[in-house]
Amino acid sequence: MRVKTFRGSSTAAVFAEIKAEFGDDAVILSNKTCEENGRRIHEIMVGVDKQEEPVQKRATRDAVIDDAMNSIPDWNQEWNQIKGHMMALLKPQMNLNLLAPRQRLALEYLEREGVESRVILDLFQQLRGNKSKAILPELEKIVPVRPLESSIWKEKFHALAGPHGAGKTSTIIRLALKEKKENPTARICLASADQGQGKGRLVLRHYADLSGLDFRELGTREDFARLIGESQNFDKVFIDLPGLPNGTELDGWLSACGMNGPCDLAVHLVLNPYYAPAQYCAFLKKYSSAKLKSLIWTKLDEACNYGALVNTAYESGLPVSLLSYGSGLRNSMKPACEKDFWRLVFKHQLPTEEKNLLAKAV
Ligand SMILES: Nc1nc2c(ncn2[C@@H]2O[C@H](COP(=O)(O)OP(=O)(O)OP(=O)(O)O)[C@@H](O)[C@H]2O)c(=O)[nH]1
Ligand SMILES: [Mg+2]
Repeated sequence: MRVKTFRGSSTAAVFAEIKAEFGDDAVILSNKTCEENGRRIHEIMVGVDKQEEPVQKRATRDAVIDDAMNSIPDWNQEWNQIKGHMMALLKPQMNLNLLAPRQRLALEYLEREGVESRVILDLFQQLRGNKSKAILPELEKIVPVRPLESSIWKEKFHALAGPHGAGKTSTIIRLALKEKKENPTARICLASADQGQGKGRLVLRHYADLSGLDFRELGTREDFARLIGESQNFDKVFIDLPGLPNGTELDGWLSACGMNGPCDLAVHLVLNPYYAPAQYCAFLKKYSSAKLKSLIWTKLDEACNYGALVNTAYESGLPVSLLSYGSGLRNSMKPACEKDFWRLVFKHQLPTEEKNLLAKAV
């Protein structure tokens, strides 16, 4: 039982206060009047059984889950703040002298490249105490690579999602041309779900016509269902998704189109390396989906550092599948591989450069 004493200048005033706080649940334990500095004071002591939660707050399982879901944004923000403070506390303890000079240089380099503190700290923990440990295998654990090649990715449907202007349509055309070149008999379909005002749809249709590929427009849920229905006619279907407007998330969008079910779909998120850090977080949230399978980095030729590639892989756990580094459709894209990826990060060498250097040398 909880006990509380209320005091006031009249018994009525004290009772009103008790009622306001405990309603009819309070039990009077004592009631007395005393003098204090010449004034009469009424003092009432009440006891209340441990208060029950109001009925509407009583926890059905659904209510608890709803509550938790509703408070996620606050909780998330709070957690981000806590993370920030923890980093500030931990960082001074990151004694780089515990590392071999090579390891230290690598971490300092990555930090200058824009790799975030929590990734650096994680790497530090892996390296400390073993001066002969190489950093690259640790980095490779953080950034998985899965080249976007037909022999590795068996899905029939590949959809490219991402912010406006990220390079989705260009990458689809490059992918389709590459597939056609490597396997001239492949039955390839290009599908545009981008019904916006942009000319992406027309460009895609144009390249499909030029290269003898099938083309489909996807404006409604029925269009998607029809495409799935005729999928046995194609070996590969590349779908160009629109940049999603504010307030729309990929998962909901795919469900509305009937593409979130068991269909054989891999979505790849197309990103550029020079967005602000907060934007990467927002994009990962917006495009989070069980169908999201990899990250494609475009416009690598326009960036001055590549820390974002490491941070985003760390944050999402998704493999990098494709690297694109030029606005043209030829010689501007390569399925990602570890060697190219880390040369890009550590030497700022685009995947083409090796070939060009070789050509120059010959
Ligand atoms: N420098 C450079 N430019 C690129 C690269 N990839 C695409 N671009 C250019 O980026 C611009 C936008 O490319 P799109 O493929 O239209 O991008 P999108 O994501 O389809 O754009 P929306 O459909 O408008 O959302 C075009 O001018 C492309 O030529 C790249 O790797 N490097
Ligand atoms: Mg487009």
